[in-house]
Amino acid sequence: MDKVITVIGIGYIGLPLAIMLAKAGYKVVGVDLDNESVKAVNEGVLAALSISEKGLQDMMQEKSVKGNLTASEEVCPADVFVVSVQTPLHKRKKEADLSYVVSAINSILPHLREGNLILIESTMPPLTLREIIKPVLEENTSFVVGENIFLAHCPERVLPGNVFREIVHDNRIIGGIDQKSCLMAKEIYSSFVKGEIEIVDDVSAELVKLMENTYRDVNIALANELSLIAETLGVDNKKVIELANKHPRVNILNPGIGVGGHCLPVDPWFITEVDPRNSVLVQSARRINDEMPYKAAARIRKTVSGILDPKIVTLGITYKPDVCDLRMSPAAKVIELLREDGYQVEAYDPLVDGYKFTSIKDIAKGADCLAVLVEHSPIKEMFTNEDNEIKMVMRNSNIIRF
Ligand code: SAJ
Repeated sequence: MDKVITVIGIGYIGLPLAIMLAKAGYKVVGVDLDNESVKAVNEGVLAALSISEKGLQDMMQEKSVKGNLTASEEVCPADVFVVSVQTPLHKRKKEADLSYVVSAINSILPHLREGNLILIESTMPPLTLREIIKPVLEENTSFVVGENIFLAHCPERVLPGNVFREIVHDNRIIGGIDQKSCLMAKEIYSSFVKGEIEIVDDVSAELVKLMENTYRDVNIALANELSLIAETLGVDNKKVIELANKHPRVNILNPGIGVGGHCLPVDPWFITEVDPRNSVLVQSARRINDEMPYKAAARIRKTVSGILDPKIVTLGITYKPDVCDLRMSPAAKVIELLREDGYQVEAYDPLVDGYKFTSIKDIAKGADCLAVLVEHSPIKEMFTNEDNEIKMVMRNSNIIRF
């Protein structure tokens, strides 16, 4: 473990990775333009960061991590460079914005030495590694990928809320343009990954990652569509799903108020970007899921129609249950839509600072509609304990648990 590894981008993905590499014994430098992140890592106190993954703070305190992990705003020479920066969606064009990845690669160029390995963890459209990243490396230096510098795509796959288990136990895909790059990458990941490490070509690796999230997005869209059909027909969607899922080859996911987070609403578009003709289902699923917050808001509006100056109370504001992550949250969209319409909406979330509460019956007093947008475990528990009292304190006892 005598190698120095620089991890560019110490956010949701880069920081846990940097920690695992440091724990395995590598000397790791986390690089970020955000001064707060750099300071937080160097001081070992993550409270100031918006990342709140369980186990993160404890991991930072481990002796090997404290001894091996530092952070900096500047890139410096290393044996291995890992790029784990964001690839957001260009909202209008529905294409990947690769500017952060390209800028990370450019920041490495002055420090590149013969034998260096560059690993890209960021999610990106198929062909990016060979058609964008490789040319940037080769056209701006005298190096040739596969001969004297090495390059592979190792897409991250960890589930927010369960990062430190999955980063170790999930299988990993390594996609490279040449075999040596893949083997070098495999050696690095073998230091902490207990799952299998599979080697494929770069384009397959890019597509595998995107298809995993697309598979989930399409299946959630199917569940959402089913919930709308059930509503039209006046039957209980949960019961229909429960019964259908008793079939040995059926597993319908949970319908909800939409699909949020930084992955599922974004990654399917990276497939349609490269092959729009053949990704009709993928695009439809995206549109169905994006429409769900509007349907949820409409259902709440319908519930309070006819009530003069109704008071709406919502529970849950994060992008999914049991995380405190607000990125691309459908719940936040529902609240925004209702407020835009002039409704009086009080929003609460037991996991988010500024939205906290201790008892549903306290916040539901005088409400005309209580809409549970994201049912975190503590909310579920409160419902079990306070069930009858909640309805008693409401002005109109309309409770919607999406
Ligand atoms: N959702 C539903 N119904 C469901 C399941 C999820 O409406 O039955 C919604 C959630 O509420 C949330 C959204 O979908 O708004 C996404 O949640 P998620 O738990 O499915 O996924 P993420 O975005 O937290 O993480 C995903 C994971 N991908 C897959 O499970 C295939 C994770 O493994 C990836 O590493 C991550 O994307 C990523 O970074 O790409």
